[in-house]
Amino acid sequence: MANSDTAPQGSVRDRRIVAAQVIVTCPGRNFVTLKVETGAGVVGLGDATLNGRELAVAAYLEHHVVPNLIGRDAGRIEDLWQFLYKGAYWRRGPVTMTAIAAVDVALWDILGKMAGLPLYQLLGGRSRDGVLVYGHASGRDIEEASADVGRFISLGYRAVRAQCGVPGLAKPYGVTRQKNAYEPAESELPLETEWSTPPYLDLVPRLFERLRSDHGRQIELLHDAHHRLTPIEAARLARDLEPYRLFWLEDATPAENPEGFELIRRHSVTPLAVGEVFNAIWDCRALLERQLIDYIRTTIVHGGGITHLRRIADLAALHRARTGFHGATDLSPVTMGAALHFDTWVPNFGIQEYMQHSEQTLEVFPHDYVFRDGHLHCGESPGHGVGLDEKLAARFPYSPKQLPVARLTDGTMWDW
Ligand code: GCO
Ligand code: MG
Repeated sequence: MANSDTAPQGSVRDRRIVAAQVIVTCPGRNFVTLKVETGAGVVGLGDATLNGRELAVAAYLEHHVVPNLIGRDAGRIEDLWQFLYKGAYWRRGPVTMTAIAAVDVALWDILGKMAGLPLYQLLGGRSRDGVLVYGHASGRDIEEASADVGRFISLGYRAVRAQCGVPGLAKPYGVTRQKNAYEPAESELPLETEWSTPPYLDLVPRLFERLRSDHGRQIELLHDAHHRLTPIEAARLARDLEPYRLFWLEDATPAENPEGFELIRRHSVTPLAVGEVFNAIWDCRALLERQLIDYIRTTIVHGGGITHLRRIADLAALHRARTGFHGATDLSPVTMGAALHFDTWVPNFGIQEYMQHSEQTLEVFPHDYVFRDGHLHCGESPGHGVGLDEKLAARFPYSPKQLPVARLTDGTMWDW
C-alpha cells in the first residue's frame, strides 16, 4: 500500500525511500540536517535545527521517524505528513514539528528534483520578482544603532530591524558583542542576562525618533521586544512608537495569552508580528481569527514544513494578515532556501527576515539564492536549491550551546 504506485525498484522513477540520515554539524553554530534518498538515487535535504535543543530533534528523527520512512513512497508528501503528525499520537510541540518539517522539506526537494523544477513552481509559480528582506542593525547606544541602520541602507536594504543597548543593563537582547553578527546561543550553559522594563520603555521611542530623523521616512523599520513586556507595557510601547510608523513591532508580549494582544490593539495601530516560537496552526488560530496580529512569523522549520505552512498562510490570508518568516541564523540555509521559494509563491507575503549566515556556514551549505537591491532571490535549480558539503560538515563536530536566560535586576526569572 505505502509503495504501490512507485516504479520498479532501482529504475529512474523509483520513489521508494531507501535511506535517511541525520547529519549534525557546527560550522560556527549547530545545524541538524535530514538527508533522504530514493531508490532512483534522488537526494532531498530538510533542516531540523532547534536552537539549543538540537540533539532532541536529532534523536527524535533517528529513533522514531527514520525507521518509519524506509520503504515508503517519497511522492506521498501529504500522507507522510499526516502519518507523522497523527501517527505519533503525541501531537505538536517544537521537537516533533521540527522533525516533521525536516522530512516534509526533504520530500518537496526530492519532488522538485524529480520534476526538474524549482520548488516555487511546484507550489503554484511566481507571485513576485524578489523577496523583500529585513536585516538586523544594532548598537550599544542610540548613536551606534543609527550608524548601523545607515550601514544596512548603504548595502541596499529597504527594511531594517533596530535593537539597542539599554542604559544600566548588561548583555541586552539583539546587540552584537563581537564584530560578527549577533548570535544568541554562545555558551554551553545559558548566559544569565539582566532585564528591566522601565529604562527600555523610555529608550525605544527615542531610538526610533532618532532613526526617522537620521534616515527619513522611506526605509522600513522593525523592532523585536522579544516577549519581555506585560500586555499593558506592550500597549504603551506600541502607542509611543506610532509617530515613527514601524513596519512591525515583534513579540510585544508572550503569545500564549491572546487576550494580551486585545489589550495592545485597544490602544495602538502599530502593526504586530508574532509566531516564531509557534509550531502549529492551532497556535496561530486565535490571534489570526480575532484579528490581533498583522504578520505571522511561524516558519517552515519549526512549523511542520511547507505542507503545514501553506495552511497557516491561507488562514492568515482570510484575515488579511501576511507572512513574515523567522530567518535568524539558527535556521539553516536549507530553511532559508525553502522559505524563499515559499515567499516567492505565497500570495499574502509580507517580508522575510534575513540575518546573514557566516561564510563558514555558507560554505558547508552551497546555495543558489542571492541578495540584490534589498531583496533575496531564490534560484532556478530544481528543488529548494540548497545542498550540504558532507565532507566539510564532518570537520565541524557538534558543540553544545544553549540560549541565554533573562532575570529581573532582583534575580526573578523573566522571559528572554
Ligand atoms: C528573531 C529572533 C531570534 C531568536 C532566535 C532564537 O526575531 O530573529 O527573535 O533572534 O531569538 O532565533 O533561537
Ligand atoms: Mg524575534
